[in-house]
Amino acid sequence: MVTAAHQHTAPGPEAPRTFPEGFLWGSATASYQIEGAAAEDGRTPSIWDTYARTPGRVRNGDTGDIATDHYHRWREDVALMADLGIGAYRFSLAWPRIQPTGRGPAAQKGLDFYRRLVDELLDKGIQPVATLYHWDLPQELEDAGGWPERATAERFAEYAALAADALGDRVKTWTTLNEPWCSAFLGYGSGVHAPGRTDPVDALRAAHHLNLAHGLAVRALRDRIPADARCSVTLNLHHLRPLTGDAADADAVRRIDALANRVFTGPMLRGAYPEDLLKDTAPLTDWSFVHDGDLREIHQPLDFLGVNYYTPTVVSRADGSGTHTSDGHGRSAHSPWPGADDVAFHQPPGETTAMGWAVDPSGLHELLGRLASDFPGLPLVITENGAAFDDYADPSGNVNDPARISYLRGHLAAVHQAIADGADVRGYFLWSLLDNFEWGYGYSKRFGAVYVDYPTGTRIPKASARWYSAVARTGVLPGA
Ligand code: IFM
Repeated sequence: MVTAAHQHTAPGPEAPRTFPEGFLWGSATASYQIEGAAAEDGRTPSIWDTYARTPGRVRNGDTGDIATDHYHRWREDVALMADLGIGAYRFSLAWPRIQPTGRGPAAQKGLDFYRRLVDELLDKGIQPVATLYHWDLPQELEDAGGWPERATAERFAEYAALAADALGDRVKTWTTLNEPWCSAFLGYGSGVHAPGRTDPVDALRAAHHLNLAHGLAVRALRDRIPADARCSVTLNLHHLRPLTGDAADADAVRRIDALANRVFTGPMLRGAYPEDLLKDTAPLTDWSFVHDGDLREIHQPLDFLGVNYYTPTVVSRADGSGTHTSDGHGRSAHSPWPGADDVAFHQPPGETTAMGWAVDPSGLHELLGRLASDFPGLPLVITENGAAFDDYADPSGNVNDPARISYLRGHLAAVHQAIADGADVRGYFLWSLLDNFEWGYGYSKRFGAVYVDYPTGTRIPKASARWYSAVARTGVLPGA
């Protein structure tokens, strides 16, 4: 049966494609996934340290204690990027390194680490792009209630101010939050991410307080950084497709779109929560945790929207006829979708990555087109895109990863096509620079362009790193 979910064709990657002058070519990482040095220089545990130490939460009992040891190897990692000709580096600041209790003054040693890193990047001509929050909430703030509590948003604004005071003279591009959907709905709904709580109302409260944290942080940043510096947020917008052309499946798309996407884009970019979201979740909550003035605070002007895309999501109205219920975010008895238990998630057809995620560049092309038409005038940056495969070093020490090259080629062609169609896409950040700690999957999934031999910490650029390097240096995606 040909269904609506199956009718999409990827833009052809055959001819060489030249990207616009000034297009930013980057790579991305996140603090807990690469830094290690979990107890060094005053850093305290984050929710991910606690979660990873809880038996059964992370595959193989892996933790971020050592990770890729970037905290000690940062100079080597910047040199790697410089060798590859990468123009921008998106990294995140570890809140518990900068403000170990989540309150009060900054820890000098934590700030010094990021100052050294940023200075080295600037010295090598690589633009630093700093994310304030990529999921490592100080454990003390979780103990005080975490993201379902309003006070956490207020603490976040204070932390943003400390970071801006210390780094605002050298970091010109800031991102408040990375993928708040994961923080709220995987962290407090399904529990497959830290802190592992499973209450649908807490998940919605967390989403609102993350929105508020974003707005308050943008204001704190703008008060401190130069007028030409840029503020943004990164969302993992779900590109949704109905399983069939039935009205019930279109309604499943609408409902998941509200819970995955518009719960953030509504307040952040339009200044209101979508009416249908409030209605769909009314049996769970009256949303009285949204206070007067919150939406005005959240709705701050942004210089660009960061978009993370990996795969599309196919949904239908569940009818109990044996459809898949996995949505690619780990299995849990608890749903990350409050009030949407009658929506089923389906594996899209075709090739998959080692995560089991379908390879489908047409989803990125369509998503960018939708964003361009929904939010005209708002520049877009792909802040993450990439794939995990089962990479290994061969006996001569090389890592050949043709599947990743093909994935990147297809997705870059999709970005190019979206630009040709009128989307204002300014840059692309490959996830990830290095193999790293893939959250609940531990070190079992390798997303890096650079292979990491964990026992020794040795870095080996994969074939895809060399391929991406040529694209980044020339701004041309070669023909297939
Ligand atoms: O590794 C993660 C990253 O931390 C956030 N976006 C998705 C990536 C792959 O799962």
